Amino acid sequence: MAENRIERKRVLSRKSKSEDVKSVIENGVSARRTTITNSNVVSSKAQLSHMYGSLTETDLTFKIVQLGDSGVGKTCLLLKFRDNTFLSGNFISTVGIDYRNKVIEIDGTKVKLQIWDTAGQERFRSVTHAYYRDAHALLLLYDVTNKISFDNIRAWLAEIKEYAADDVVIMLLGNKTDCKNSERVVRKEDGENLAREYNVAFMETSAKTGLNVDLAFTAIARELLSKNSGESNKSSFKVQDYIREQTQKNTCVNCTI
Ligand SMILES: Nc1nc2c(ncn2[C@@H]2O[C@H](COP(=O)(O)OP(=O)(O)OP(=O)(O)O)[C@@H](O)[C@H]2O)c(=O)[nH]1
Ligand SMILES: [Mg+2]
Repeated sequence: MAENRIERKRVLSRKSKSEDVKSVIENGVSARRTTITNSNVVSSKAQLSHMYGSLTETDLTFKIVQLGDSGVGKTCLLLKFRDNTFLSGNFISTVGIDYRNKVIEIDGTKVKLQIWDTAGQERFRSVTHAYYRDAHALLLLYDVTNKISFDNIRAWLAEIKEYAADDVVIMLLGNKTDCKNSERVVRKEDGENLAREYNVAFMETSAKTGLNVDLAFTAIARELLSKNSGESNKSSFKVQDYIREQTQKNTCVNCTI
């Protein structure tokens, strides 16, 4: 209890963090795992960790929003990145929006990634649109075993154009690459071509095996860091080149992709 009180003081003294909590409350967001009310804003250490990740000081915070059709694996991707866990079997569709934080270190800079996991279902679209606007980056997912989810990417990109900032960083992800070749209906080249057409970064991932999951978030964070320091004007960081280099480094003889 005493410890909880100390943590509570520490957190409430952090203006930006209490603002995060306030914004969740004000927006009346329906979170899948934690319902935050005024009375239990910070009630336990576990809750703190859910909301903020580790309580280390961070140099920068970037807001990333995950988008894509229902069932493509947005929640699983986030949980794999945040907790290294995979939810197989029961598919619990996200209701509204939820978020997790993770602090990562890039070249000595601590970066807090605040990752918003949106519901893919159409009926929540009006809730989730509100979150595009102040996103620094968007992760747009489709499922390589579901052609409709891929075909819908153009509609998602149109929504992004309408609701997100002009300079938002976008990354297209083809998820579920662990599935059998016979189940795959979207070729890697199709994803690459679409990404090229819209001038966005691209990679294939598996929230199940963890393939490229850390890389997707790290690449986004590096791109945002580079943008933040004004480097992107000098074109010193090219996210797609970074992804290519890292993917080649990680390729092993046992990998099928
Ligand atoms: N084989 C495989 N299955 C996955 C992968 N990612 C997610 N799944 C499965 O796909 C289903 C949907 O995953 P979710 O992460 O809940 O999907 P979502 O995009 O969050 O869906 P909504 O919340 O409705 O928008 C679940 O049954 C997962 O187990 C993956 O990389 N590989
Ligand atoms: Mg979900």
